[in-house]
Amino acid sequence: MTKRLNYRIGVVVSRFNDFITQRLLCGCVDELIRRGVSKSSILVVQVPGAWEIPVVAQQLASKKNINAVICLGAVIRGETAHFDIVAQGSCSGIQQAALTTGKPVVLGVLTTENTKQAYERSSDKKRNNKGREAACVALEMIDTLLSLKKI
Ligand code: INI
Repeated sequence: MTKRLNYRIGVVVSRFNDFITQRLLCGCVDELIRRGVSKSSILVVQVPGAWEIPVVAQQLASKKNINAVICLGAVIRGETAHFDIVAQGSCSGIQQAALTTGKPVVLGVLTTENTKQAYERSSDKKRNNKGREAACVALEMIDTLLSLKKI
């Protein structure tokens, strides 16, 4: 039987390219539940695009009762001239949120050359879904940071 995990997880997901980000969200939530997080402890917040993820991730991660934040988005080069700006801003903002709050803020934002790659990395199979992978990383990092407190 799966051990119940008493963690509260924030998930920030962008609506831009939602045909991909919804697949990431499904994989992420399914994996958290499979690993023992209760559905009612998963707080999902939607934002317009990957650019808007960091500010919400930072706010969520600063809350006392949130153990980790997972960021899900899809920046696809073929569709934007400012791919590099959006991708870089989103990813570095997410890292900054982790460093300033000291909480796991996990990067589940796809940055791909085209839609095909994004589709492959958000597979509905158990493997190859970046949202699912981000869920595993969040749980591992909660434990890692907790164990550091005991040193
Ligand atoms: N946002 C994305 O999440 N993915 C993209 O591929 C993308 N493109 O193509 O531009 C994108 N742009 C919107 C951006 O994230 C902001 O929402 C917008 O600039 C308003 O701040």
